[in-house]
Amino acid sequence: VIRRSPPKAHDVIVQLFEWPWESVAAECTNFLGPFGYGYAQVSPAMEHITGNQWWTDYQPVSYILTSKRGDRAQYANMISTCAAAGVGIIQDVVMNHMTAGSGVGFAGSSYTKYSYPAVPYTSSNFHYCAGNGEAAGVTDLNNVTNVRFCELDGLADLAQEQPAVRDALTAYLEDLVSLGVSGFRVDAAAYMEPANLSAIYSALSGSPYRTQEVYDDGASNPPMYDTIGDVIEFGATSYVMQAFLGTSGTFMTTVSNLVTPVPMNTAWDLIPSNVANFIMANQDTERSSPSDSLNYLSPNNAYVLGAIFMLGFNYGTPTVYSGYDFSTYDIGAPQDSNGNTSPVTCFENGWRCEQEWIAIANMVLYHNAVGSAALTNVFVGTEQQVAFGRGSTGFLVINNEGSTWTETFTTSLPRWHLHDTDTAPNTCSGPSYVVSSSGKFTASIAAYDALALFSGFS
Ligand code: LAG
Ligand code: CA
Repeated sequence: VIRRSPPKAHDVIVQLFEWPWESVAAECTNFLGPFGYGYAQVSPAMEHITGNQWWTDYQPVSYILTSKRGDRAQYANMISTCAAAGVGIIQDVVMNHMTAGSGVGFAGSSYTKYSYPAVPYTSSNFHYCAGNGEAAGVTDLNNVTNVRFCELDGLADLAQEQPAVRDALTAYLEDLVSLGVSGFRVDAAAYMEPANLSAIYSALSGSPYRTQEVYDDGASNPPMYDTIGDVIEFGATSYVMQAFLGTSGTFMTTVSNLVTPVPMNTAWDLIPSNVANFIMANQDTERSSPSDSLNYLSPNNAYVLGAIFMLGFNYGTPTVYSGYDFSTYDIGAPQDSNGNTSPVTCFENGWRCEQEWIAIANMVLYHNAVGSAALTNVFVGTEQQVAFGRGSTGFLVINNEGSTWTETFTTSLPRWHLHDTDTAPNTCSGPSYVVSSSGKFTASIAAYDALALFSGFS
């Protein structure tokens, strides 16, 4: 039995990229729980190579739970603190590979490429895809054997078909399960065989949730993985970027497909909603050049509008991305002289804390309130304006146009007098709107802004 997306009432994930454990714990208590976030997805917890780049996290040295973000005790405390706030932890796990070089890991374990005594792995536990005992890099995304048996970025490629390797990986994940994690984000899943991943998942207690990183292009692709867990649907990420940047006129050739309304997976040729993890951005897509997603530098409020769309729409399990400002690709989060990530203070030292932005946080409440209700009353203004309801609970207007949109909208909402929500859940202080007994209301939505009316927070 695969545990699919968490119960719809609180299924929103926030990826707290690079956040240390004590800061995650505090955020669960102070913000994520009260605003209805269901899960915090956190950066890798196992011992990794040293260095101040963020991507040291993706080079495991052992499965000892000591990383830049904290030690085992801090990790366990984070899980229980978040659980008490109603927030589960989704742990990013790296099972495809180990390191590209040699040295001493963050927890003090010595290693050389292909030898990791602290696990232990030896040279016989890796793939050497060039033959004659020689390794080679992944070079051909259209060749499934090349993708899965060669080295991604020069990283020693684990042989998951070996029982000893599967056992070590299972023990790594089961340890996290025993500490109480709710699920996993499976890094580089496309570079591993689904049958081997399935064997590992099946050996875990309690069938934890998993969302797998699999790109849309190439021979190792989402439909090969969506029967063994959820899949991150980068196609949706890309469409949202194109829509809100208004590139190639795609806003209406994507979003206006809703008018029918056609389910998004059909209109956009994506995997089915019930197995999709809809991310608006992650650490890779926001850094790629050209960008593979919206990011904090996107013009015209596009990042916020993209998040609003994702949370207001009815496709997949949404992940809000929370990162930090970066001036170079490599630069890691602020850290102390020992390499430990410094505690997060939102909106300082470059921490962006998108999950706390009022528009995004209130849309999490909206998402939870409308649940799985179907789209209703889809209405299109210009090529850059769309409005749609979700049953009789919510109605969302998005104006991605450079001028005000004034319109009388028809909804399925009951007669209401609603106030804009402000800085905390359940507060009403902004402009107010009256929905008539025939479900109509009139509003003016500023340029690059949105309006969501809803009731029934939970
Ligand atoms: C993933 N997708 O399949 C992650 O989402 C992605 O962030 C990971 O790469 C990748 N798997 C491997 O886990 C990240 C960085 C890379 C980094 C790599 C290993 O995006 O930039 O590579 O982690 O740390 C870095 C250097 C490379 C170098 C490599 C080996 O950027 O130039 O070849 O390390 O030294
Ligand atoms: Ca592999």
